[in-house]
Formats: sequence, structure tokens, C-alpha cells
Amino acid sequence: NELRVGIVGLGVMGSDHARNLAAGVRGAALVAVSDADRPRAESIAAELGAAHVFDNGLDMIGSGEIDALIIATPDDTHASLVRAALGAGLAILCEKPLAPTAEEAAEIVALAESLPAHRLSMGFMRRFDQGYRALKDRIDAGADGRLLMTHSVHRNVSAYPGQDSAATITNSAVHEFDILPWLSGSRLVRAQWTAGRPSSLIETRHDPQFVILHDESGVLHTVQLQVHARYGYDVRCEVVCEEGSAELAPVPALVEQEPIVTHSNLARSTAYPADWRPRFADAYRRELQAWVIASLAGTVPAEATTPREALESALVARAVVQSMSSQSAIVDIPTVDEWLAR
Ligand code: ISE
Repeated sequence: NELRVGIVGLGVMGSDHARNLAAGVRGAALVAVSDADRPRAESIAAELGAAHVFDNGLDMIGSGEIDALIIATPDDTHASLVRAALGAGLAILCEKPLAPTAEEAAEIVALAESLPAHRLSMGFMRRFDQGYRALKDRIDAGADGRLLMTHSVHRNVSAYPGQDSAATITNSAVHEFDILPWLSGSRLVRAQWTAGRPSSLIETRHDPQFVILHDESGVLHTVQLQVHARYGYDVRCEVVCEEGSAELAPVPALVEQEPIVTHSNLARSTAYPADWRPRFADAYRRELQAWVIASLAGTVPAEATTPREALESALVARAVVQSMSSQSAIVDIPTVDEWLAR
């Protein structure tokens, strides 16, 4: 009884999921792939033994060849593929974000919630990362007293070409908008965007950017984003409590990439990953395994971000982009119910 999985979109993430499915996950078989670049899809199908190559996601969804679909296409195509896959009754793992706009994300949530049952689960992998989970456990246990503040840093080596300043928020910061309320157990209610001197190395967007958030319980969250930071992929999070603080440890996954620390030329050095795949490799495997097990049981993983929560993070992103385009105004974030009833 194996889950027959199809993947649409074989870019950085889609091909990573494909290899994880083929190698690191039990209970599923990769049976179909599709990519705008057909030769690329054919070569990955041949490499991993997927029987079917489709010209597009909709053909795959309608084919009857798959039980479950992973969506890893560009952000603005997620919503239409999710809609079709919900219609076909498939189990779905949709890469973040659900949609770049809160309007589209809301349409999907309304559709999913109108069905007797849906199996739509979101690929916000940080919830499966051992570091973030340990931070949450420590906060929940009250080991250092009450949570007061969090400070996050999110840096990429190089910005995706052809995107603007808002994409830093909807495509990158959306991870923090997912994980911070999950950590604190409280909804984000207010957002403010600001920035200082921009890097001269990237002209298509403001980089770095800074976001200040408040949650309903009064916790203050700061997020530094720099998507063209050049030196390495670097994600940090510190939680500050009344009697102590805790932060993510330096990345264990890197041991595979560079297993030693060097001391040479008056310097000590370790490697940085070039992107998120090595940093979150373990989280991606856990996310996929949990999704396969849940899909076989006709449900969704309890740990994963729900469509409603994905809409919540889209609403935070929307407020931050509004702040960006209105001289750093402080913007109130609506609840999902307020937004759905608008
Ligand atoms: C990318 O799409 C991801 O999801 C990565 O985790 C994030 O660090 C990066 O900024 C995004 O562009």
C-alpha cells in the first residue's frame, strides 16, 4: 500500500522533494513529474524511476495516476493547482506560500473549508526543524520564565532575479510569520516595516529589511531580512524570556558538508550552506515522511501548517507590505475570520 505521489515543479525545491521521496521516505513512490522545462522533467523521471511525465500540473491532476500531489511551482501558480487538486480529492503538500496575496489565499481556505474533508497541508518546513521544536518545547515548559521578545535573522546568499522588495516579505519573511506565532502561541496583531541604508550589490529590491511585530500576548518580535547577503545561508532565532534566553544552535546538518572546524591564519572557520536545503534537510525529510504517513491514513499531519494558518501568515505579509508602502506606518493585522467575512 504505497502512496502514489506526483510532483509539479522541479526547480530547487521540487527536485529536492523528489530525491527525498526516492531515497529518504518510506511508504511512497514517486510516480509522476511535471515541469515547464520538459527535458528537465524527463531527466529527473529517468534518474528516479518515475513512470509518467506530464506537460503540466493540470494533466497530472486529472490523470488518475496519483493519490497525492506536491506543488513546488512558482508562488503565483500555487492557488490554481491547489484548487484543481482539491477538486480531484488528492492529498496535497503545497510549498509555502499558499498564495502571494491574501485575497487568493482566502479563496483557497474558503474552498477547502467548504469540502466535507480536505487533505491540504502546507510546506512550512521550520515546524519540523529540531531546533525550532526545541525552542518551542522550552518556551512551553517555562524553563526560563515567560517569553518577552524574539529576534530573528534570515539571510540568503543571493536574491531571486526579477523580484521586488515585497517578495522579500511574501516569499522569505513568510517563514517567520509562520513560525513566530507558533513559537509564542499567540497571533501576530501589528506590523511595521523599516529599512536603512540599502546594499549597493542588489538594485532590484531594498535589502536588508527590518520588520517589527507584536503578538496578542504582548510579545515583541524583530526580524532582519537580507536576501542578498552573499556570505552564506544564515537563519537565527533567539527567544528572550524573563530569566534566560535560548537560540538556535549552529547548524548540525553542515557536518555532512564540512565536518571540521579549521584554525588557520589567525582565524577559526566553519562552512555556511549556500541555500536552505542543507540547513533544513532533516526538517524536509521529516515533513515529507509525516505527510506520507498522514496521507495514507486519509488525514493531514498534525504538526504541519494548515491552510488557515497559511492565510494568517499571508495576512501578516500583506500588513508588512502595506507598512513598506506607507512610510513605515504601523498596520493592524486582521484575523482570518474578519478577512473571510469582508
Ligand atoms: C525560499 O523560497 C525558501 O523558502 C527559503 O527557506 C528562504 O530562506 C528563502 O528566502 C526563500 O526564497
